Amino acid sequence: MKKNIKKIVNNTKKYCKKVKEEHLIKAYLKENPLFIIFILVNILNSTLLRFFTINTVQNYLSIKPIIADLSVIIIAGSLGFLFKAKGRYRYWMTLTIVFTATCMINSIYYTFYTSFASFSMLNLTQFIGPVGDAVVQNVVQLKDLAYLLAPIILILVNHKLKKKDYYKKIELQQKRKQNALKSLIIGVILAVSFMLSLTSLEVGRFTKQWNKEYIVMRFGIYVYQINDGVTSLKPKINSMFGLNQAIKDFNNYYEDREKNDPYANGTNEYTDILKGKNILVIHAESLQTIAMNTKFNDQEVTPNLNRLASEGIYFSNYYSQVSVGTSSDAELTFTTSLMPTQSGTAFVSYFDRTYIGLPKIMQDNGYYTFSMHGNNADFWNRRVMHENLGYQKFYSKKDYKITAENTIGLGISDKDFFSQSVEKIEKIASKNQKYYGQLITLTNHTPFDEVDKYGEFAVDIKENIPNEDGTTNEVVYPYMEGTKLGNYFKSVHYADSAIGEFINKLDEKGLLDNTAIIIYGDHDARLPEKDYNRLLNYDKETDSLKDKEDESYIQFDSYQYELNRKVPFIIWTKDKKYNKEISNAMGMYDAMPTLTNMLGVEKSKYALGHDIFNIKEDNIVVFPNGNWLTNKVYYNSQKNEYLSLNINETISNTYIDENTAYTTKLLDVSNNLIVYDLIAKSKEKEENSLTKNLKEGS
Ligand code: GP9
Ligand code: MN
Repeated sequence: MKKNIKKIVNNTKKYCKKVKEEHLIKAYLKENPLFIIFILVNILNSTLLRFFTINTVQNYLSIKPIIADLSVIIIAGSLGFLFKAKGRYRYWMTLTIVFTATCMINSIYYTFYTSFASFSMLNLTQFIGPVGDAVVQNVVQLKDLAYLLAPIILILVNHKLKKKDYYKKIELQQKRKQNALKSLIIGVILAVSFMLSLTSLEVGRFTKQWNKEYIVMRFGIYVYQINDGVTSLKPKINSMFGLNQAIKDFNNYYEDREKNDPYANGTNEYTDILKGKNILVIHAESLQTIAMNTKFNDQEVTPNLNRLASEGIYFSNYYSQVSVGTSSDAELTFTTSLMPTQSGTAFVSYFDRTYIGLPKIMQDNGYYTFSMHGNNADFWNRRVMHENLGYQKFYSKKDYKITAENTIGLGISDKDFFSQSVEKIEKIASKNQKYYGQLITLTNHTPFDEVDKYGEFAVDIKENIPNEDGTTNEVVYPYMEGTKLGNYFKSVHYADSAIGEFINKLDEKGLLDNTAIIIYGDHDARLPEKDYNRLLNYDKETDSLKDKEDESYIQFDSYQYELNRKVPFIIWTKDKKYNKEISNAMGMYDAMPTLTNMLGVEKSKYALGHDIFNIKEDNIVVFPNGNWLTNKVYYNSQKNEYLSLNINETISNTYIDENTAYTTKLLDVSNNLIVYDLIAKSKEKEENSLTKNLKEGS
């Protein structure tokens, strides 16, 4: 092995010497000027595009996208050598036009959408039309024309070479295959070294393809666009097979549910309690229930949420059911009562399917519907999906005044977001009789490290030790200071105070009198298990964890971790008329059926969850990975084992098997419903049979 490495090193050294002594690079450049120019102009374009669009130092200094773009240009360009002289020029020219068009389209697209173009958007004409901010006013800016220099330079160089009889000379040399292979190898070496340099986070984001800026910044525009092409095809391929079986299963499932599910419909004491009220839903980023149950030095982490929970209806055993689509999956499940898809994400891969979203239902019931979020509208493809779900207007980043001062983490701070939103809501309220709005917060997003911007909130332990003379000495133990979970609590404390300010401002403007505030945590914050252990088992004397043998030691294993991922769900009205804590296990998919009953509107007949006030303790929460939870059991499908949540109750195998079968079926139907667009197909069928009946009747 060592010998081999030595041999390779020696050979490489010899080769480098040869290259230097025989001026091979100079010779190569002289022999292949057109190819070199082809590479240079196209790499220049892709770099220009990144510089014109993503304004961060990180982007300017990054070499990675240049290597990735180079490998694409060289690999694609290497085939050009297989052509004879004139063909070569045509081939490289065609590629340059394609690359230039990619850069130009993305450059123009970025100006309007602050994001990069996607092939999947070609299907979007139906959505794009009404999007107000997409109106093409300035069409093309000067910077967008800069890319045209690439083909122009290639034309000029070609012209010059022709004059110098270059083509006749290379016609004589005819080293076509050899040159193609050499260039291909260089391209592949670049591609492999690029791949080896990738981190798992980069690979993860690349496969999901939703954070477009991130991908272009790390992978370059050409790799982004190729990946986008493949990702856009996937949903089409997925839905090409198995349609008949999917329709059959779908029909059977919903027929059976309608007939045999005792909790599918029905009224209860909560029916219509919110009828006619305005609704403001706060989608609270990464808000976990544990924050509401935690205090430091007698100070609650979330005093405002705790107050709202105690004055309203508080669902304290509520679980998010997100998959890789995190925030967007939460929005999907909350509004449609469907589960996230098994591959890709509904918001990005299946944005053109038919959904019945709560905003749409409200719109059909005379409400003005809107959503608000301080991030780019294209993040998670919200621009398109919000319209599909039934929001009539989406206020996004461009509708907010964002400065360096009011920015925390991913963007506008929650406090500024809420205060600017109140002004917008005031206008909406003055123009519309009833409204349903969703506000998506941003500050409480991982990595929770801008601690100095969250305001004072200590997560240590302070104790006053009395002295003999009657005075006291304060002793401080670090406890959660400096840990990720500690920083998370500081961040949540900020988010909580932003919500508190929001409620106060709404009240000042008289906007709470006929309004219900609904708050849900979108998913957990994926905090380290060891930090929870510190939270529960801190020994202040040693500033470390208690011994496991210690009788006060609290076990926190993977099951506790899963159970602890729960998020709050609160429904609050100023009159504090309905205050109750619901501790039955509940999933995000139960939100829509529960709310439609309260709002006195018809739920989607495809809802997979239940009105919690009908199903009560018999509820089951299904997770996208096949795990499930009831009041009695948390079941782990990967390990095929469970944790009993009530030690006094024995759990039968039938109970486990039935719930597992229920989970598998539900996940399958939900996925097929989205992938095969079965709501649209059923509607079509219903309309056809209606027309047929009408014709037969007439
Ligand atoms: C981005 C925000 C965060 O706009 O909603 O999304 P997440 O990373 O939580 O999915
Ligand atoms: Mn989120």
